[in-house]
Amino acid sequence: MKNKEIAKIFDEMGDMLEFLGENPFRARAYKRASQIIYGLPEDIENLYKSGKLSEIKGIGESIIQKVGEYLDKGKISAYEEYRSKIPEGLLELLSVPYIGPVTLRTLYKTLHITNFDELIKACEDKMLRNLPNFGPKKEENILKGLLRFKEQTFRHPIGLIYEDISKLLEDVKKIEGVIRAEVAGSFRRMKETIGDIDILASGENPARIIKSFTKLPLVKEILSEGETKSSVLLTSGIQADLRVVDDISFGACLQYFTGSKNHNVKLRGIAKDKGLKINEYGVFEGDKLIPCPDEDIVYRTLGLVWIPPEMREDNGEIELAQKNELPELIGYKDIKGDVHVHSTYSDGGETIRAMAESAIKKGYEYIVITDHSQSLKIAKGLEIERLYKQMEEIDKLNKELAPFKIFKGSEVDIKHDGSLDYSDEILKKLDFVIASIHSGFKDDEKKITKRVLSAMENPYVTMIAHPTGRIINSRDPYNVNIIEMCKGASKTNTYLEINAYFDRLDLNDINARIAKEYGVKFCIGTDSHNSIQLNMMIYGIGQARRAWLTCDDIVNSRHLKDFEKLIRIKRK
Ligand code: DGT
Ligand code: CA
Ligand code: CA
Ligand code: ZN
Repeated sequence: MKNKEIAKIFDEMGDMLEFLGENPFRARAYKRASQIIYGLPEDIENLYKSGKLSEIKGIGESIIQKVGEYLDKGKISAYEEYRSKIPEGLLELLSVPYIGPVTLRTLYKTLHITNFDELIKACEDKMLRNLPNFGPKKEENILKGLLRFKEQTFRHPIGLIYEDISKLLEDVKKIEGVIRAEVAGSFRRMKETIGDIDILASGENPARIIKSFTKLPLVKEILSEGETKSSVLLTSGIQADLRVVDDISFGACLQYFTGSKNHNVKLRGIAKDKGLKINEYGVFEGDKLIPCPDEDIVYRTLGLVWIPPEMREDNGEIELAQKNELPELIGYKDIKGDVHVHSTYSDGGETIRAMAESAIKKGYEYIVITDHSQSLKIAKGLEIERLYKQMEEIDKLNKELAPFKIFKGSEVDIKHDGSLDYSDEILKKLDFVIASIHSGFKDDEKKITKRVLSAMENPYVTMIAHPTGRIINSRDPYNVNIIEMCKGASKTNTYLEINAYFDRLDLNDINARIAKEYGVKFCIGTDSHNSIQLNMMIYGIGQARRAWLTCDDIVNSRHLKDFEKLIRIKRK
């Protein structure tokens, strides 16, 4: 069916007409036709040939003629004509939030903007604010939109590529001649988004290893292929570089390419002070190479203990490693249960039983079922009757599944006035109450902070979920004052969530580290809507490790009995 491609052309024609400042009604007619064609259940070619296209409301003569032209010749002359009047690539700017055709025309006519970088520069130079109908606020919004759009195009959320990359690594390890292989870079440091993938392998015959690498199933396109390195584009759209090194320098090389850059710069300084030199091949004393087959030798040679990759951002970890005072980070297997799990009672895709059984398979001791509360209608929030029914079902399942335990929870909406979506009478009956904001994201700092603080004052609220509301690559955090929230959480013994859902990771590493300084305790929850999503826990743990958190900081790293005590602490 050519429906979608034809719809796209009319959509662009609408944009182009509007940009060119022609009759706005015609522009709108194209847009409307585009939407209709996009949604047609039938093949547009059949409709055209049988003459039925004219029976559809909103599709006029001129549109039908152009559809015919496209089906005949594969192009539309009017489209080509408009196109020729507009600089190449300019219309791509329409994908940026806050930029419509009219705004774009002004930018083009007055500032001669034709691409992303020019527009970013113009915003930074404060050139937009004085244009008619602009102003500083609009300029700021456009710049934000631009920067985010750029980031979005280039950085991949770690949870979206993690499994592919793990699979790729397994494949690399199996290549004939490979002795050791590891993924380095931001991926190894568990950064929330990844620019590109850096893989390291040691082995004999590098050229042959490279050749096999470029033929792996996950490789979509070869970008470059050399004697010891190669760059490819993976099917997931991310670039991956492979370097093959001598096994004797594997440790040095892994250390070097794990970064971060700032971490490495500081290490080089330390090396220099000791009269040593360090690069991707190893540590050198004059011309003499100190072999570093393993990474910890690099650190030891410099008088440090080995530093976990997630900490390597030059945020004080090197100083601690010199004193051998690194915290013992929470491990990837230390979580004993998931605290944020949805079921078919609200918008989840699997039953409570199915979620519980998957949790048992993962080796968990407990989960908390936290479906949405009544007023969140789009997510099938539970009215009180259904909540009671759910509690009964959980009681039954618990008898059957013991010693595994399903806790009765709810993800309760914090309403506009800071009150909660169930009364205390109801909340009291639950074991674990999550409070979270799902509306009023645009509230100012004072108001939204107050909403969160008043939720935390409630003795039944156990945890605040996804405390800043940001969505990676798509929504900024709301204006909550992090410091006030942390103080409140600490004072009221309310836990803050590290939400492990791949595009949330909220609190993020930086905020979680701040929160710890205020004495906040955390839970890591996956916000799973099906059992596969329970596996996202590792992304949350990754962020916790980047925030230097230990088991002591994380309530659901505790065994069942201790966890049970800790979630009751506030109610005493
Ligand atoms: P990304 O890919 O943007 O998510 O972030 P990274 O950290 O993976 O950065 P990338 O891929 O540019 O480089 C991988 C590692 O290699 C980086 O973390 C440290 C090391 N590296 C790369 N270029 C340099 C450099 O110019 N100096 C130093 N010291 N290290 C570098
Ligand atoms: Ca990288
Ligand atoms: Ca790289
Ligand atoms: Zn949720």
